[in-house]
Amino acid sequence: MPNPTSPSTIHRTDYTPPPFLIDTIELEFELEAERTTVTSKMQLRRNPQAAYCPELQLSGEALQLISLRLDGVACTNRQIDEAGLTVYDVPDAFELTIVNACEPASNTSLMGLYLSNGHFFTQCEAQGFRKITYFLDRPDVMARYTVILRANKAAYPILLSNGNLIEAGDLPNGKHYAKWHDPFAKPSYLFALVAGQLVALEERIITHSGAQKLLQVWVEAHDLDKTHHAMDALIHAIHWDEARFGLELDLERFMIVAVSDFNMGAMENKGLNIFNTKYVLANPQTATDSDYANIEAVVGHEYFHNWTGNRVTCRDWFQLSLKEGLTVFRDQEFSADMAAAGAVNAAAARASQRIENVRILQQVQFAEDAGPMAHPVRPESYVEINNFYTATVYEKGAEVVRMYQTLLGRDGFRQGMDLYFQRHDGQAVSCDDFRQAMAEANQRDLAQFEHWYSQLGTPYVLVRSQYDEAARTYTVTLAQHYKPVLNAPYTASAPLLIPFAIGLVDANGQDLALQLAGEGAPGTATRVLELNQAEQTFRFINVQTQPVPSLLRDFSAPVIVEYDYTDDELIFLLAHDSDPFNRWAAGQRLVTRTLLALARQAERTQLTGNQLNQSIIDAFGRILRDETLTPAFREQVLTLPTEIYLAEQMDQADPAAVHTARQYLRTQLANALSHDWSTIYARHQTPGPYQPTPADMGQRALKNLALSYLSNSKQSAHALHLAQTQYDRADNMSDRSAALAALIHLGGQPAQAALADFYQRFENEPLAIDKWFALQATQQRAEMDLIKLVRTLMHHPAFTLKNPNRVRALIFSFISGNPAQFHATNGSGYALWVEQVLALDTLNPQLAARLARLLERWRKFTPALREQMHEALETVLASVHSKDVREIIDKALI
Ligand code: 0A1
Ligand code: ZN
Repeated sequence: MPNPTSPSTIHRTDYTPPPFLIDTIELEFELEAERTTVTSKMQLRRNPQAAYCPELQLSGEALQLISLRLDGVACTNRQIDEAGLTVYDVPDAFELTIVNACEPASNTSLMGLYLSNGHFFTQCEAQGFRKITYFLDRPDVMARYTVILRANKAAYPILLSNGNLIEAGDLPNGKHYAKWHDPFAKPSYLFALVAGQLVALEERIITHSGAQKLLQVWVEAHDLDKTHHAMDALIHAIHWDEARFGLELDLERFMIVAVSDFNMGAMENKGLNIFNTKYVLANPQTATDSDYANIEAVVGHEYFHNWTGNRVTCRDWFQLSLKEGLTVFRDQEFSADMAAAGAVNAAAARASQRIENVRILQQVQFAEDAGPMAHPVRPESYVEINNFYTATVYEKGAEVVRMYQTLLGRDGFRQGMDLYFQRHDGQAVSCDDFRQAMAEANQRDLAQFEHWYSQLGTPYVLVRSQYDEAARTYTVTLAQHYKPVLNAPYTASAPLLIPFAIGLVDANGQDLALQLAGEGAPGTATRVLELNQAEQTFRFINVQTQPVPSLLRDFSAPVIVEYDYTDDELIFLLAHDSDPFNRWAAGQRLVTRTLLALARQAERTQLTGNQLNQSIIDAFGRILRDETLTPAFREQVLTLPTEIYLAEQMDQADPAAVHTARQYLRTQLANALSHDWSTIYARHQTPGPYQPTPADMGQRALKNLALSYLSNSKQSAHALHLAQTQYDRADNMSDRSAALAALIHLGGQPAQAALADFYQRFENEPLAIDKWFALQATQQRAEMDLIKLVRTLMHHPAFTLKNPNRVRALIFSFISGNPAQFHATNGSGYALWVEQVLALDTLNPQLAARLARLLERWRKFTPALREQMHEALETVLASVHSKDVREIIDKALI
């Protein structure tokens, strides 16, 4: 029986300061693949802020202790267990010298020190440093690091660590060494080393204060031609952080290194960011427009951590969102500013960025918040911290930060940031410290805002409105509430402070200048109402005719708005709302409503003929043809919500019905607008060489959406011709992969030929081969048995469970991209899931836990599926090893 308060659960409120502090550490590595020796010399002292503790407990995992000396003398008064090393009766201040070994070559967890393509890499966040040496492996212990790396020179010519290179040279027996010093105290999770045969793209830049900095992007030699975009992104990020937040790069050199085997996107180690190749490498042939955009965002994200995360870090792991929410917010703002700078219509470019961010939040975080892993932005407890690098901590955390800016204004937010750094530079602090800085810099009481950190679940805001024609008033009542999470019923602790942006649109589609009762004159078109009670009424005056409300403009808070819009009102907002985000949101509401009705119908009967309201098709057609709108925006409006999102909106998720409904609507939109799709396809070609500019990216996105609709239309011969021509002539991966997707969808010999060509063309480009796997796994052809195909592909020589990108490309893509086939009634999808979770469980627990999470919403499904999913979860529980996976399954089964 799962026990939510078992001793292995760590609770936020149990935090105590570390009993000892470590001022400096000198680390020496004898790098050998099979067995690396680590010598650690540390200066320790008792922490005056902590309760007295006679012994010193250091964390250590999968290590062999070779020797231990205290103040130079061999120390035997110690004990080792699976959690680490305890040294008894230590003095108040002392030097500890530890020699230990670890085994990089057999480390498949990709945490601690490991090998990838024969090079050494480290990953220490959150608790990987303890797999390298014994240490106080917690973020509130900040030390100054000096690191000496020794290795065979031929095999590992490049030796990198954090900070500045202070010495390097040759050693006997074909070895060499490098000595690095990081002048900034840091927690162990920010330590990194890299050793291998790598080459770098280099740039020198001058920062704001006139200092020269060396920037490097390190990769394997054959990838050097794919580093320019990452370097550009880095330079832009450095300048942006100076301009927007007055934050300058503090090291003489800043390095990015690409690694093929990595559990996450990238890691912000001080001065030595380590990146999944997927978020560094790009050239037009191998990377899509979204890859280019993601690289810019992730390079920005890791760079911005240098201040928000590294200079000011987290007191404990419950405060993770302090750095992650804030840094995601910063990278979103960076991407928006970059898109706006390169666009003809800056506001539209910004809105398209915002839509993408919110789409992910609504799809992933809202579902998380309604399931067994629901947790506040600042979690209360965890078993395995790696399971809490979640959409809630990251994406909802970013929305929480954004709300400060919405409430305080851009200048007020900047003042809050300035005060935060003034107070806390060099410290390990909490989310409360951030809120205090925001409040005090703006002389505002933000006590109520604390609930955003402690409340789990997505708040609903129920909106009622009333127009009084005689009095010319329009009253809006906002009421906040929660819906119980399936297997963890909960209620609100107290009302949240919700910034609720609203506009009122008149019958001509014009915004009203808003005037609240009591105000002397009309004001702006958009008003941020501050909802701070359970229910509140706002009365607008001088409203001449009944308006349509535009609610939660620009998604001003991470909530779900409940309002009984009629279809006609949504069509009206889709056509007229001056807030582009809400225009998109109106379209999504309309289409989601339509799809859910179709899905309910599909559960009972076949969907044939035209079942659609013509006015909806017309509304989308008008958007499609509206040349005043950017192509990027039109593409977003005409992209249907995913099947996973739709299933989540049903009382009982029925993936098969959702699939039928979505395919049906796709076909209807494809056929009804086929003339428009053809015109769009022809018109939105991007002449000239490939450029990842917002304008060109938008054109390609819309054109490729048109191709996708055409391949779902009656004109399949026409689509086949277009797809084949596009595939053959493509000078970039966006066009080539979109054409391949269309060909796969159309099936038959052309699909097989294109797949074979693609494989051959990109055999030596792992990231392109990932796309080859993913495109097959996410194809939407009802007559294909995809589970069989996935199993066949798992036997392909290019498939391996050891590479997380490959596993995500095939297995994760299939499960999330093809829910109808995954949830096959014969249980074959679940059997595949059980096998792969268990196979990964011993190899790579973090990745296994992520895969395990794909079944956590089992209670949401129709009874027949639910039963089988339950059984699958029990099967995994019976043989699971890692605490990562166990925590997920335990919580799912509560
Ligand atoms: N701090 C990183 C995310 C990250 C977390 C854990 C990792 O371990 C495998 C790796 C990276 C970020 O936010 O980018
Ligand atoms: Zn981060």
